[in-house]
Amino acid sequence: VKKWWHSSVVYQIYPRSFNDSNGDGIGDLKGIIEKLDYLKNLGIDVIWLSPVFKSPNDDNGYDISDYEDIMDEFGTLEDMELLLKEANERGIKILMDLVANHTSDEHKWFTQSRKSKDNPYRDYYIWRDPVDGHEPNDLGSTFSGSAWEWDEATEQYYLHLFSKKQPDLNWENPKVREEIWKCMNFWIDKGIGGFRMDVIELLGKVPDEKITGNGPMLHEYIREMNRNTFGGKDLLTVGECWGATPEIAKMYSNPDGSELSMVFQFEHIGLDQIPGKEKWDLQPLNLISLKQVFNKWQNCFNEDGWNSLFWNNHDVPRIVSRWGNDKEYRVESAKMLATLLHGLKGTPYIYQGEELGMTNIKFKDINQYKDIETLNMYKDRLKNGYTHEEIMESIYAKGRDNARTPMQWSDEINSGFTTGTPWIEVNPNFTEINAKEQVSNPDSIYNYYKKLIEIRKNNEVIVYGDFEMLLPEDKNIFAYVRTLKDTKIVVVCNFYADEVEYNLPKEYEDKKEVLISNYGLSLPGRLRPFEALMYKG
Ligand code: GLO
Repeated sequence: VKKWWHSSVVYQIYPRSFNDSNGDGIGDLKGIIEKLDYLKNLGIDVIWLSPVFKSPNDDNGYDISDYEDIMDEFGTLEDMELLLKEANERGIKILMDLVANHTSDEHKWFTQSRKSKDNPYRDYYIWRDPVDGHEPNDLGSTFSGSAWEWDEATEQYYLHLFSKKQPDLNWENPKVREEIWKCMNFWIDKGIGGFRMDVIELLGKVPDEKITGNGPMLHEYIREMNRNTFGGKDLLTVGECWGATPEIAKMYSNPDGSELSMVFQFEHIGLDQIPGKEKWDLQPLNLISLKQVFNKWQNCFNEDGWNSLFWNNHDVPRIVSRWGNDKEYRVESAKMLATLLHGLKGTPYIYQGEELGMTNIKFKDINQYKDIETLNMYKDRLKNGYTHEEIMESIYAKGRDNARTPMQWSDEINSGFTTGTPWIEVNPNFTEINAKEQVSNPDSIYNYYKKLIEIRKNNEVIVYGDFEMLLPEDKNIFAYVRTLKDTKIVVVCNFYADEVEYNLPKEYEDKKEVLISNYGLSLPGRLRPFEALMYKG
C-alpha cells in the first residue's frame, strides 16, 4: 500500500543553529519561519524539528522540562502555531521530536519524585537502593560515567542513561505512559505531521538485568502508544533505533500500522569505529563493508517494512568531511554522496547545511566546544591517560558539534545566522560556503540536491523499484540498479579521489538518458575523482 511518506523528503532542523531572528545568538522559531521559502524552493515535504520544548538545555533541548510549552530562547507557543500554519500553507509538514525515554531533572515530575519515597511521582522514575554502599550495577551513561546518580535527600540512586540532568522515565508505570500520550495528543491536536522518536529502543529497558535497548516490553509499549495517540491518523512516525536488525525493523515499521511508519537505523554509520569500542575509537571506512550494509537494508523488506536514508543528523559528523573530501573535491564528493543516497529505496533525510556541503569544524580550544557528550568524554579520557592531541583527533572526527555550528546563510557577519554573538562559533569557511551563493549558482550543491529531489518525485522507480548491487567486489565504486517494470535506473559512483576504470554488465552500459551527474559528459568506462552518474538504462 502506498503512503504519502514513501515519496517524501525530510529536512532536519536543529533550531538552535538554524536562524536567529532576534539577535540573542540562538536560533528560534521566527527564524525558521523566515526560511520556509528557502526550504520550499529546495523541494522538501517534511521538517523534523529537533526539540523546541521548554528545557534547561543541558543537552540542547533533549532534556525537556515541559512537553507542552516552548523553550524561552526559541519563542512562544503562538510562534509555534504560526510556524505550523506557515509551513502547512506551503505544503510542508512538521515532525516534533519526542524525547520520552527521559525528562529534564527540572521537569515537575522529577522535582516531585525526588522529594520523598512516598511522593505520588516517585515511581515515574527509576530509583534503586545502593548495593554494598555503591551503585546498583555498572550500567554506564552514554555521556560518560555511571548511569546511576546518588540522591542525598532520599538516599537512593536514580537511573540516567544520558546526563545526570536527564533522569530516565519508568515506562513500566502505566501513569507515565498516559502522561506521554497526553503530551503527544496535545501536539497532534495542533496539526503536526508526526513524530521523530528519540532513542525509542530504550523504552523497554530492564536496568536490573542491564538490558537497555530492545527490551522485552518495547513493542508492546509502542503499540499501546500507537492505539492511544497517532494510530489511524496518517501521520509520519520515525523511530531512532541504533540497534535495529532487519527483523526488529519489520516490527517497528509493520505496514499493518500497529507501530511506526519507519525506522532510522545506524548500521552504516558505525562502520568507521572499531567494533566493540566507543564511537571515538576510529578505524578507516571499508567501502566493501559499506556496500554490504546498504545491500542488506535495501533488500530486506518485501513490502513489509520501511527505512530512512541519511548520512547526517545532529549527532554525527558532516558527511563531506567524513567519507568525502572537504578540500579539493568538496563539491564533487558532496554531490557524489548525495547521488548515492538519493537513488536508494527509503525516505531520504537531509540535515541542515548538508545541502550546502557544510564541513566539520576544528576548534583549537576544548572550551570552544559546547556539547556535553564531548566535554564529558574529554575529561574522562584525560583522566584515563589519553593525551590532549589524541582526544582532539577523536573530537575532530566524531564530535557532535561538527554538525551544530550555525547554518551558513551568507558571507555577511556570523554567516548571516545572527546579528549577536552566536552560542557556538561559526565555521570560518562561511565566506566560501553559504546559501546565498549556492541558491543562485546553477552548479551548486544546493541546486544539485534540488534536482535529486525532483528526480525522486518524477520517477516512481526510485521510490518503489527493486534494488540490485552492481560490482559488489569493486573496492572503489558504489554502483546499483533500481528496477520497476520496464524502467531501470543505474547509479554509478566513484567513492575516491583517484580516477578508476570500470566495466558494468553489458545490459547496463547503454546510457539512454542521463538524469544527473556531477561532471559534464561522462567518459566511457572511466570515472573521474568522486564522479557520480544516474541514468536510465
Ligand atoms: C541521540 C539523540 C541525542 C540525544 C540523546 C538524549 O541519540 O538524538 O541527540 O542527546 O538521545 O536525548
